[in-house]
Amino acid sequence: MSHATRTTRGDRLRSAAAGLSAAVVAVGLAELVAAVVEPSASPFAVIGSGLIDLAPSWAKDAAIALFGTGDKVALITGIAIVLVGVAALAGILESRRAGVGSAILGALGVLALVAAMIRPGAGPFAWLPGLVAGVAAVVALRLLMRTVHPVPYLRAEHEERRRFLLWTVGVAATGLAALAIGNVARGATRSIEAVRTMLRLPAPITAAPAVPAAAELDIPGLASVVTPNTEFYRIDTALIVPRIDPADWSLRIHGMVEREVVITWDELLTLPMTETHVTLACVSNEVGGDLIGNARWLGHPIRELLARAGVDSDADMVLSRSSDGFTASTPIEALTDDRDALLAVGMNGDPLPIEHGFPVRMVVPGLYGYVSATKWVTELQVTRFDQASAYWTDRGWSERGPVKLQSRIDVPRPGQRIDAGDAVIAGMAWQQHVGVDGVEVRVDEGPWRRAELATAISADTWVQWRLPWTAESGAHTIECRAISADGETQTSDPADVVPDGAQGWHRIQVSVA
Ligand SMILES: Nc1nc2c(c(=O)[nH]1)N[C@H]1C(S)=C(S)[C@@H](COP(=O)(O)O)O[C@H]1N2
Ligand SMILES: [Mo]
Repeated sequence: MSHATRTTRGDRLRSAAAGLSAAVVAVGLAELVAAVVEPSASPFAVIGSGLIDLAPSWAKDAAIALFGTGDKVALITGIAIVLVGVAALAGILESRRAGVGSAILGALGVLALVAAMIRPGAGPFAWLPGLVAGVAAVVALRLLMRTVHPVPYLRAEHEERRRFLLWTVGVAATGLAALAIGNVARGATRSIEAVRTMLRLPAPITAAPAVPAAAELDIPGLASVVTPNTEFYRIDTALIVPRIDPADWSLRIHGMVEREVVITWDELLTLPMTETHVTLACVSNEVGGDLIGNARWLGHPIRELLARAGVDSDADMVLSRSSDGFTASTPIEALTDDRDALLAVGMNGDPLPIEHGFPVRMVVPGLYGYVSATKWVTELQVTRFDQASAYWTDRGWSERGPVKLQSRIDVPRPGQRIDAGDAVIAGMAWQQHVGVDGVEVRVDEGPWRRAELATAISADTWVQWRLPWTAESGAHTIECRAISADGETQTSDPADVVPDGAQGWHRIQVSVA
């Protein structure tokens, strides 16, 4: 009896190590099982996704603002740190009172199991990794505890310590090995990438006009007018990117329609394709931010498919849904008017990259991504704004998201030190579907000067601009504002990204030597 209460510092350390080791083997085995039976049921991914879906929108804004596109790595790291803490604590509690620590680790397994089963699109074995995690953690912890608190006087103390070390390290190493094998196995299921690279997309019936030579000012540091796929910003709620085999893909159009339409990949590829440049922007893009990119998209006009389904005249919205349960609410007129709202399959001449929605996504000129650009899209529900709401609308963002008139200074970089004399100020301006007519720049709140505008590809894309500047030594403030094709001047009134996009002038400081 008495030896249980005589817990020393060493006992606590060993118990914490046992807890950690149990957690590592549990995670390793569970990730291995997930990799083999159902990659999207990975405990890390489902708990992470659950947190993303539950998180208040301020937390997500903060995450995007802090980590940008690295927000997911930060989240996984955060979960790992919490897990380490909980596992160590579970070890210590287990050594004080058998059953307490294993109950905690077991509960984490149950949490992963439940989180996996309630994910949209959960497969028949979604529960298995969580179950494996829970059972492995409990068994490992109870086993290891025997080496932390050995039966007294059976062996010499140094022998007991060696036994403890061997077991704890051995169990953790097994977990790490399972994790590594799981990664390899996951890589093997990555053959969707192989399917993607083998694909040949049809040529467009309506080709995109060539990018005018005068669209690209070729200024070092200025964003290129067409964004390469590898540099295109990525924003989504998917911790595990959906991997959809085109052969398994279909799109269902239903709701307030005369007839439901289901279209398969093979069928989609037989339809006439349009190719067009469209600049996609995220509503979370801060003034001066880089959550925006421009690509040449290949796809079939959504209006044709909606016409085929026969839209009810009372409908005013299409709720698009992805394979992983994300939804976006798009005003029906943006999908039925003559703009090129596409069911896109190609991006800059290639099949969509997997993280940009392979095999099929939506692209709608003039609307922020969160209300229009559904990746991995599998469903279009024709409905009404007063009857359904989308993922981000349920989290405090506006139900409609037309892109705001914006401009950005790319050159010089904020805070950059430049030499006195001939310099250039350059940047980008956009209001997709409306178009940009001009950009004005002022230095140190002096008079506004009209910048030279490059040739825009179209009203649906951003446009480059530049202004020669004779830089005098000292600190300077540079600001810019755009004028739309409608004659509107970009407002100086600052607004936060929530609920419908940032606004205000981009303002930078530079120092001239
Ligand atoms: N399935 C799915 N589609 C999505 C999202 C998402 O979270 N899930 N995010 C949207 C948002 S907020 C934006 S800004 C764009 C970004 O597209 P990109 O990652 O290809 O740049 O995708 C949209 N489509
Ligand atoms: Mo977004």
